[in-house]
Amino acid sequence: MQDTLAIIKPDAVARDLAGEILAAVQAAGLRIVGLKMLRLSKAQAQGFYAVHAERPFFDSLTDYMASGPVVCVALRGEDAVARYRALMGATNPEQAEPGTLRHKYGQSLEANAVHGSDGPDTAAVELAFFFNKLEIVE
Ligand code: RTP
Ligand code: MG
Repeated sequence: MQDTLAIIKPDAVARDLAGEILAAVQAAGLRIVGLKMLRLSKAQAQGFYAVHAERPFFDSLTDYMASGPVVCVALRGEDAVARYRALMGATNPEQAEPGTLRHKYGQSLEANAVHGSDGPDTAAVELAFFFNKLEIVE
């Protein structure tokens, strides 16, 4: 079993897509073991995406991630990191496969509806950013 962090990003939450996205995740066989809605400050968004600090899109990305509430989800399953990445699709919704979350719900390269950890080590760090032990259930 493996855990990963999903985030339903501000553009998708603002369009009331959180329920639909959570249902799609569950239908794909990933179990929700933690769930919360919150709004990141700019500084918190910068902390979460610190790996991208040197990228040209960092300022815009962190403005966007702080622009409204997000839904943070701890997911558990066999090979959960890769399975959830596959369900999300490519970063750019225009390149995402039909049937993936970003193809369905993404609006642009930046406002691409969902986030997912890119590996088990990153997942552990990202889950700890949002959830304490009591908030991961089972
Ligand atoms: P994420 O971390 O959000 O799951 O997305 P990802 O791994 O597929 O893509 P990553 O390279 O980690 O980029 C993080 C997020 O930054 C925004 N982005 N903007 N304007 C741009 O060139 C650009 N490139 C990426 C997207 O919101 C992307 O998900
Ligand atoms: Mg990433």
